[in-house]
Amino acid sequence: VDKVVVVGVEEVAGVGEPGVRSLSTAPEGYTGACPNYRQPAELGCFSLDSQRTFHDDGRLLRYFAPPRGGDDPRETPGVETNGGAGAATAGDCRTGDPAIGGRSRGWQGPIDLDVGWSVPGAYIQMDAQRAERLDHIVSWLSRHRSRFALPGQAASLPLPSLNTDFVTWRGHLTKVLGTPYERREGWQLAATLFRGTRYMSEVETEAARREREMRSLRQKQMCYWGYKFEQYMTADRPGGEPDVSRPVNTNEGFCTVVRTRLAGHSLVFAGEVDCRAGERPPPSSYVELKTSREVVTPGQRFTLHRFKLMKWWAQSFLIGVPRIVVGFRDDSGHVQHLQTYETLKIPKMVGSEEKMWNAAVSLNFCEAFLSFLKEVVTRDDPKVVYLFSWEPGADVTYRVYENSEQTFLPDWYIEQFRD
Ligand code: 0WD
Ligand code: CA
Repeated sequence: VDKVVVVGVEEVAGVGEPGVRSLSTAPEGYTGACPNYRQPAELGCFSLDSQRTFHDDGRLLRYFAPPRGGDDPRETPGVETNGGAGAATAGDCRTGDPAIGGRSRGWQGPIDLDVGWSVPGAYIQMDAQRAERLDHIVSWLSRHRSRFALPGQAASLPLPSLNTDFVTWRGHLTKVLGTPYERREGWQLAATLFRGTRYMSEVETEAARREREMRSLRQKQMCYWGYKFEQYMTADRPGGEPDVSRPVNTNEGFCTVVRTRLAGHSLVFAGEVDCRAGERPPPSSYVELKTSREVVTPGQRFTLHRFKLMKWWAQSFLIGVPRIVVGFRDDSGHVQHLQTYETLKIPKMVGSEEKMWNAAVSLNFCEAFLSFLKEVVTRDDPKVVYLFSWEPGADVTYRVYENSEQTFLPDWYIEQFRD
């Protein structure tokens, strides 16, 4: 039975008056200088196989294997600098960075993402009912706890603490960064303090669940196109060829685990990475793949820059992925044109346009949200869960649950920290 202890009016320890109850998300409150964000460093990686089984290694990592135009392999990166996506012709297909390589296969005309869509068994989808919470991340953490020793602290197990303020999925932080600019979708984030670390795990909102269950066939088809694009653009070894005859299986994934810092907050999070290109140390060699509708009208261009590029920037920036390769497709799922965006250049690229977004606002808001969490989430007990909720137009609020079904750290994980 859910026992709601307090509804957003908890006393903040040591303050002696009602604590901070809510956090504003209006962008005006978060302008100013960009907070310091440390370059993310990869701590390790893990893989989820076709059955969604965890492996403590990089076996599901894929390698960038784009088609090439067949002309000059030393062409300059196809970074969008002048705005519009431009005329898309097959000959225009650019994969961007020559340093990240590619095969000499000629550009064979548009990539047909619809291949397999109507074939039984060609699309295997992850079970959305199964709530995995932070299970895969703590599986990785439990195997690598010695990495979290402070300088001078004996790395021999068991370490009493991870010496880290926050542990979460990258995707959750992407939502936090997008919050000052989000107008449609709210979120819920559960947080629990255990051994000095705040673990954050998303809880699907009612609206999101409804939307997922009502998703139209057309929307599902477009999701399929996105995964099919990943297959067309990657191989299972460096220099290999893509195999687009295989079924698309969304259970499969390669995740990197990184450590970084936003102002005064140390963070460890995991995120799914589409592929690797070249020899630079990760995450600098990782590439994010996206598909998007070809830009034809000014309205479509505005939507791409105002909403999609904001999310794409936040997602890749957080985890230190420097390049986003986008396949621009038509309404029948044919990619005519590829474009590489350099993650760090995106804010400047849109910054000169009207009614856009500001990366500093997103990072300042994230910093404020993490500080809010530190003020509120003070009971170090894995059975106590603070559920933070946000709906567009409102403030972030929270409720506290004790011994409820909101509890999300696995018992086996908690058990490992017993003295
Ligand atoms: O339990 C949940 N509701 C969640 C599970 C919420 C968030 C993430 N996850 C899981 C995903 O299944 C995946 O294994 O975490 C992993 C990805 O974590 P992330 O990198 O922190 O998530 P995010 O940045 O939102 O997504 C990265 C990629 C997506 O690529 P695009 O290009 O669409 O951003 O992870 C995949 C997807 O390829 N992904 C999913 N695939 C199938 N079903 C899902 C999903 N629900 N969410 C992310
Ligand atoms: Ca992707």
